[in-house]
Amino acid sequence: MTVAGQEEIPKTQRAAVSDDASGFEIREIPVTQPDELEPGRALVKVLYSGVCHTDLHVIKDEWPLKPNRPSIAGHEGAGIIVAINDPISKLKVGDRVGIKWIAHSCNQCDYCISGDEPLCAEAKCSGINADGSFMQYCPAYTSQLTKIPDNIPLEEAAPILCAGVTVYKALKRANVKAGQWVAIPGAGGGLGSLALQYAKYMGLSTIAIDTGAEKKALCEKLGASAWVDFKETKDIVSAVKAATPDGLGPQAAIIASPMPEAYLIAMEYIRPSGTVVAVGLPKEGAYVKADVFWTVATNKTLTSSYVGNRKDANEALEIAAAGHVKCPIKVEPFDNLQSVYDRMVSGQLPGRVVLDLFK
Ligand code: 8ID
Ligand code: ZN
Repeated sequence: MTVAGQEEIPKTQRAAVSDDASGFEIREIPVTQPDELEPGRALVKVLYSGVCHTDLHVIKDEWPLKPNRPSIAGHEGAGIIVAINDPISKLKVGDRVGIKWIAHSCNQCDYCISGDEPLCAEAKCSGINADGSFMQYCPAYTSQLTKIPDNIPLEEAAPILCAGVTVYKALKRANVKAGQWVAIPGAGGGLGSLALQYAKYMGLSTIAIDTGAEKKALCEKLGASAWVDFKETKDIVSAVKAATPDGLGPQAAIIASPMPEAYLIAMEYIRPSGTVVAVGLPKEGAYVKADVFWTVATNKTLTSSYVGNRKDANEALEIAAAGHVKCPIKVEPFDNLQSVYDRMVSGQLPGRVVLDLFK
């Protein structure tokens, strides 16, 4: 067991604890002390955590996947290891690390050894069956901690740990190459604002789909080639197709919106042989609908993408650390968490809010 030398580990900490689907409360709870750490765990002092729409879906019990309560959400955590109980791990006290949605996987099943650990039957998810990053000292599994490169501030790394890696992987799965076009519904949100940038980095032109002047300005600043306002545009399918030079539509769509409406039209506006990548996760009971005849007769593909593996996370961070991608973040105090959720629901949240857990 290795423990931080300089800094004393407190006995209690602030954490956002959810007892039921009515929400959460930020309260004082015990800190797992270094001598209480289970094998294979590190105590991470979480300095920043991004707030993902997933946290809101989970808190409100909107998905078939329900949290083991009392639960602590948060899965874009960036901090420093202050104690570790894992003699095999190369991680050590003082390392800058990230806490992701996948908190642990068995590392031995077919999926894990193929680099598909999000599909591991024993995978633990932050805020579902593992403590997440909305706590100041998280007893995290070392198996899925991600090292954060030195040349990126922790608050900027935080959103890359879910939003960044997810859209980066989704773009890899979209079967596109430089010079082609991709539509991004939800472009003004956390995932979308990063998707615009990873797409540009990959040489793609983007059609941002979202609503409102603020998100339009953000998407244009982030390099979107075209903008379609889903609330103001009568015929979104025609508008998206018209945004591409030959009018045939984009080669792919990355659905980064949590609403089913974004799914219903995407199979229509992608061009023949195009790919729709399902990423956004609407409430339980949403279905993707596609006309079978025209899907087959136009060779269209509907696929999906669920976060990413450890290598994807490293790559997504390296691209951000090299300055090619920068999440538009607003750093706010921990106590703002409820207000962040409220703004998310009302659509008033461009980019990503990152909580400062010690403010
Ligand atoms: O692994 C995964 N597949 C994964 C990983 C992380 C997050 C999936 N997600 C899911 C989340 O659970 C959520 O359902 O992706 C979705 C988006 O997460 P987010 O980016 O954190 O949400 P946000 O910041 O609230 O952004 C959503 C944007 O969608 C727009 C909103 O205006 C907002 O800017 N939007 C909505 I609401 N309806 C839209 C529509 N019909 C829409 N944009 C286009 N068309
Ligand atoms: Zn997330």
